[in-house]
Amino acid sequence: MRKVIPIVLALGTSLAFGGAALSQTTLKTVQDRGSLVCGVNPGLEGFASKDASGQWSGFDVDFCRAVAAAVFNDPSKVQYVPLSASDRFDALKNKQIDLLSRNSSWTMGREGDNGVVFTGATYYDGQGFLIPKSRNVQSALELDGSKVCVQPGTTTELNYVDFFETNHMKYETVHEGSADEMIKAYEAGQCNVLTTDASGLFAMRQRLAKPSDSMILPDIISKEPLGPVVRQDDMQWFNIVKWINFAMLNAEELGVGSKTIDEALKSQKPAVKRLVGTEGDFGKPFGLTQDWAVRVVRSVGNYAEVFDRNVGAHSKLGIPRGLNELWNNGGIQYAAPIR
Ligand SMILES: N[C@@H](CCC(=O)N[C@@H](CS)C(=O)NCC(=O)O)C(=O)O
Repeated sequence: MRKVIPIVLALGTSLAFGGAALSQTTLKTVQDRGSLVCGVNPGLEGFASKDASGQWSGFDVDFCRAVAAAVFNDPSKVQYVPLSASDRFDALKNKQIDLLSRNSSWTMGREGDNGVVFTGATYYDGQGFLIPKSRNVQSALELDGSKVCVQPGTTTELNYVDFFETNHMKYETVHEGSADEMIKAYEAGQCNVLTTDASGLFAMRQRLAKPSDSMILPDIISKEPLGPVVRQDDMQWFNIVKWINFAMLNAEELGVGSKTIDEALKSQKPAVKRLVGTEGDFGKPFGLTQDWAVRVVRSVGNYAEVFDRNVGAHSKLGIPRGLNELWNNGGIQYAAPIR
């Protein structure tokens, strides 16, 4: 018996070390590589799009930049991987990307099936319908007998079928593989309803040859909490991504933005001091520097700045903040406190 115990202990120890060596953290992988690999939409105005010079921009792109800012103090250290709706979760699961930031709706099934986990909701959305004004329809309940353009691999298709069946309306699905193809099919009259997240409808309506010939119905038929997604196997990385979103929201709540960050560093307000790291070292347990949130806000901005320039008042889309207002301003954006 005496001899067996050390053998068992030795075996246990080697397995423990073996396991640790095999599973390098995502943070370490990103740091060693020198860049973040971020999965984004191939092209959705306001969320992720690439200009003629190859520069990516958008609400989801800014989230990738915020993570790179926290890790590297340089928001440009991102490699963007454009992903279709159907490929996005496999790309994350297969480690082709470190983070998915692509107008993805948080659902229970996605966390159950894919080994992935949403870090929160960066944008509360809901599904709507775009129709030609010539249909003379005022409500989604009048859409009986529609031909509906929709993208496979999305929550959109499941929601719209539920909605039509619940309301005893007939429908025909026209599958299109990308936003571009959906627009083409709609303009060619292959479908007379285009459905997706309301934010996506704003973006797609703009790209029609005659936007004023189409209208977005007032009905919202689902909840679409859009947010960043990571793999389930790395709690440290999950926390980093989650707290970067919370830091941007807390910065807005505290009145700290990219233009006021230097003043914030001199602030005596306890909550501001904790955000900017002049009191406490809240990033340390997650492998981040004391100034992690300063890096994010200085180079990317707080939540309001990111929302406004990409999808809100100062963007082409002009989407009202609505549900995405902070909790103390009539919305439901509510970040856990840094303390
Ligand atoms: N939020 C929904 C829909 C996401 C989605 O992929 N929407 C489409 C329609 S706007 C899109 O972004 N397509 C862009 C493309 O693939 O080109 C989901 O997570 O399933």
